[in-house]
Amino acid sequence: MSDPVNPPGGGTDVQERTKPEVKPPSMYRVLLVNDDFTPREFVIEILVSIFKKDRSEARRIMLTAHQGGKSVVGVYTYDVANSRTEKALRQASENGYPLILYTEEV
Ligand code: TYC
Repeated sequence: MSDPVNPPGGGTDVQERTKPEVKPPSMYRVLLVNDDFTPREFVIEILVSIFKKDRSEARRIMLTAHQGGKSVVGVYTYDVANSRTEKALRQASENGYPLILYTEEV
C-alpha cells in the first residue's frame, strides 16, 4: 500500500499552482443618468470635483448622458465607486436636483 505522506518517488515535487492565491478585487462601473432638470454645469462640476475628471472629459461624459440617456463615468474599486457615487448623490439632493448615478459590477 502506498504511503500518502511519503509517496513513492520521494514526494519532493512542488505542486504547481493553478489558481492565484489572492483574487483581484471586483471592479465597479459608475453610470451617470440623464434627467431634464439638473443643470449641465452642475453635472460637469460633480464630475470634476468628485470624480477627478478634467473639464473636457467631464463635458464629454455629461453630453453623452444628455444625448443618449446614460454615460459611463469610470471603473473603480468597490469603495471608491460607492463613496464617490454617494457623495455625488448627496450634493445633488442638497442642491435640489434629481441627478442619478449608480454603480454596477463590471
Ligand atoms: N439634461 C440636462 C439638461 O438639459 C443636463 C444633464 C446631463 C443632466 C447629464 C443629467 O446626467 C445628466 N439640463
